[in-house]
Amino acid sequence: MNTAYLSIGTNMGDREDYLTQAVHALRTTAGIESVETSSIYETAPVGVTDQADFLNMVVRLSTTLTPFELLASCQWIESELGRVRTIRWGPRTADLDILLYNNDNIESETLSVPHPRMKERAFVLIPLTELAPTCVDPITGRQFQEELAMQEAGVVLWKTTEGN
Ligand code: PH2
Ligand code: MG
Ligand code: MG
Repeated sequence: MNTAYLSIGTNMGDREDYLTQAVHALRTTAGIESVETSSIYETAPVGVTDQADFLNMVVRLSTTLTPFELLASCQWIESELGRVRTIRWGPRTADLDILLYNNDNIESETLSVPHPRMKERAFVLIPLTELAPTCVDPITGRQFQEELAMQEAGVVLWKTTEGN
């Protein structure tokens, strides 16, 4: 069994209903054995700021799906929920992004895991650390909680020197 974390975001229509539908769709997907949910947070838009506020949450899955099968399931759920891709980072009914898959590091055309921008995004880190307080970034070995604290303090790790 594998553990994956997803970020779910929505800023169109009945946002809470889209989250409910997305979680339900995950729970009824073959190969997804359990879905645990964070609280729901209302968040200011990041990137394209001239759009409605989002509702965001993070879910933890136990799954037998591979990362690429999970990606296909997320994209299928997005299209079922009426997502039409127009502007990058623009308004959406439901966006399901894979944040983490075990401790895997995947770099491909269609999928990057850990999600490359997750550490810069409080709308991801706050629900993630609520659900998984000791969860560790597989690349840096640091807890996401530390990343969040640094981000809130306006501190960015610039270079590691390993004590030398
Ligand atoms: N998703 C984006 C870009 N900006 N801002 C918030 N607050 N929440 C999101 O889910 C979000 C965003 C790209 O997917
Ligand atoms: Mg996204
Ligand atoms: Mg996405």
